[in-house]
Amino acid sequence: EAKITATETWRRKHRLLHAGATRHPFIRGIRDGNIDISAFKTWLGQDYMFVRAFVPFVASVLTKAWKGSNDSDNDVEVILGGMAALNDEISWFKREASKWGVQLSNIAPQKANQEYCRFLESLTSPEVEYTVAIVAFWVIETVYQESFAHCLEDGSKTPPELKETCQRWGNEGFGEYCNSLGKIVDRQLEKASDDVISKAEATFLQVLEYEVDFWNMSNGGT
Ligand code: HMH
Repeated sequence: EAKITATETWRRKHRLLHAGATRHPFIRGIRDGNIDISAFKTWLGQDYMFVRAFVPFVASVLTKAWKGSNDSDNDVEVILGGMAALNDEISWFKREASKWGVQLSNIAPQKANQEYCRFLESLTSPEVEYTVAIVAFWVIETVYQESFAHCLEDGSKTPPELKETCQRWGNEGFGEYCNSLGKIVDRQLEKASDDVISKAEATFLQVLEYEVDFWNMSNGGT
């Protein structure tokens, strides 16, 4: 019997918002080859700021996994792998920024970015359940994986100078890592109370909305 997982149920139930986050005009612009390079540079600088704030959030998820998971060895390893990738990602952002002439030290986070980072910080509270936090982590990573993988599919016209960026999140290894996170989420949701499940679903939706706003910001929105 093929059982539909909780993560798949949510994706289907909220498919419009999900597509809004993973098939945003910013991503379509990369895939179609008509992206405005100034939008890309805005995204690059803002995402560097985001990733810096993402690290303490991931550290808090790691702590929650260690304390509160019934397969904590597995979960800690998956999350630690994500943290290791972030270390590499920060170096990559610095290299990429210098390649594009983006001065990272001069960047101020824009409103959508600030709000997203504040949301992440709120999730670091010990009162936030592991299940809720790992849902947020899974969605955040998966939106980037699905968005950038879309730019590498057959028929895409992604400019060569943007391929490396798309590879970063669109590669198969990152896809497998996202699947591992999804499995943790499904396992947690199977044993969660109705109250935690509804909080987790609300968090899933909030992350998708923040992701849409983040792409909008890069395209010159607020
Ligand atoms: C805004 N969402 C945003 N930035 C990222 N780097 C990721 C998700 C994936 O790590």
